[in-house]
Amino acid sequence: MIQGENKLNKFEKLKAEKDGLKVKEQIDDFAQIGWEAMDKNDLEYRLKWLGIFFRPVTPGKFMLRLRIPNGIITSSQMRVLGEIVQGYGSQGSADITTRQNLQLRGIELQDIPNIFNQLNSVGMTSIQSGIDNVRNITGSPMAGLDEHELIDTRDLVQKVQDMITCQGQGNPEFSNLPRKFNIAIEGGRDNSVHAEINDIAFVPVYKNDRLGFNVLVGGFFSAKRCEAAIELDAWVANDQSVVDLCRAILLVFRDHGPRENRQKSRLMWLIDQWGIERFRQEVVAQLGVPLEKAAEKDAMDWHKRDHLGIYPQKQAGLSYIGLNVPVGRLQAQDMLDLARIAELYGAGELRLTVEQNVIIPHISFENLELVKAEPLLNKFSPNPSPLTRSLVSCTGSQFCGLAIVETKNRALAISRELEQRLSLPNPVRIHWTGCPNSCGQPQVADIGLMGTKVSKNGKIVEGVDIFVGGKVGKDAKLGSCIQKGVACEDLIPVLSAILQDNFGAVVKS
Ligand code: SRM
Ligand code: SF4
Repeated sequence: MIQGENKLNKFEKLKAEKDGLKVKEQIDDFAQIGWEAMDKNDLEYRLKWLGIFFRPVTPGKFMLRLRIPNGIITSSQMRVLGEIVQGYGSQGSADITTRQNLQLRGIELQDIPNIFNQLNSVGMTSIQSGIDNVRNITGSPMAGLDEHELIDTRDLVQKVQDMITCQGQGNPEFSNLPRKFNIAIEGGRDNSVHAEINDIAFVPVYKNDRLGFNVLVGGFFSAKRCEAAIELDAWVANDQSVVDLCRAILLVFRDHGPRENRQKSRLMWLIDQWGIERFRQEVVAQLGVPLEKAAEKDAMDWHKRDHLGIYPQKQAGLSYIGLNVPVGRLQAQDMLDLARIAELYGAGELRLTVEQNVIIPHISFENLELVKAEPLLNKFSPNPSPLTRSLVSCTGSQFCGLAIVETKNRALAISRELEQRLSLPNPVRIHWTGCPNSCGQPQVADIGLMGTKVSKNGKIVEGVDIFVGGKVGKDAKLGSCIQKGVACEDLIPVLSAILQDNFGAVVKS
């Protein structure tokens, strides 16, 4: 029996009433009858098991969240997504997410069956990408390209996704978790995926002379609590053991994770309840084989790179070019151009980063100048200005019903204004998030801005709480809140002061 079944909250009730994945069989009917005629729980919640998000801000215009394992997408896949978005004219767009993923906007329900066929034809899926499911699995965007990488994570990430989603078809075994669940598999030296903020993170490490992973568990952000992941005290080899351990942890979480209170049901709450030792024992019992103890110190000993610009690959004569996609927003034509450029000058592959940027790998020396001459690079620069370069933003009130403030447009406007006023010696990572759910990961940023309401001159206006001190790469650490309730209209002087005091910015003469 699921723990706490007698005290079910609204989400647990709706899952118990009808499994979320059941809507897969009904999608053709929904497309026929239209969203207005649908059962409210199917519309607002269960469709998320298929990656379809009803947007209360734009009723009738849905968001489709894909799964892009390790952030790697082929040009044919990107072209199909671009064509889908193009079909919705000015209402269509896409966003690169903070989990190396893509979300499409403007989608209409009657088109979903056809869209699913199109996704299927290029081997893509959006299954189980929202609500109480395992989200897109992140991995180093340099996997297989970087001569200094320790483990190429591509195959492992795909295998874990296949296990969880039953090869993208949907897996009822994992369709009723107590809450959302994040997994990251890092193979590089610079902790490119913010391993520490995932429910399970695999981080590369040598144990004697064997290369494998230490395992961290329980990292998460929520409105009420944010925690970095802690050591499970386990080492696994770079093979099927990673898949098996993910499966065992998920089964333990599914069967024993607390379900009464949505604010207290992420994996860390179960670890708190049991203690890490008992949690480890339960995982071992589920796994059916002993777990080796962790190796002493992980091998993530580099500062984090943002991969923007042109860099040589380990494959002789080939380079990758990282392009800055301001706040991750893509229009249909951008997607079609990216697909074309990757095909024409690369190997038909693109990669997404958790900084909401894009990388085109496998470009030969002769083709580099041709790529640099592409008009798209005027919009998505390989060498952007220091604040735009590292800007990350969640969706915010333009499309998200939980948002307290507008983020993406404001984030860009404020960064550009600050760049006009200040000279900055180095990029500064500013992350915006429109509410305390922290999708924009403000706690990992140099400066994090979290949307809130502020009372100013007798009026309620949009504002932010300010975080600083997030450290990424080796020895990553979460930042903390230093100032609460700054009205967005007053942010320029406040951020200007923080940039001058802490990041060496100088006012331009
Ligand atoms: Fe998130 C809910 C967007 C990454 C923590 N998140 C939402 C919803 C689905 C709310 C809604 O229904 O409107 C947002 C959809 C808005 C929209 O239309 O785009 C949303 N989250 C996002 C994305 C798109 C932000 C972005 O612009 O990149 C990211 C999608 C990732 C993906 O591809 O799957 C996104 N969300 C995150 C992250 C960052 C991460 O995973 O590294 C977090 C914090 C880390 C974590 O989860 O531990 C995050 N999102 C949340 C939460 C708080 C979870 C909790 O335990 O309380 C919610 C609200 C909830 O689940 O109740 C939420
Ligand atoms: Fe929406 Fe809040 Fe997440 Fe931003 S942080 S996408 S506003 S839920």
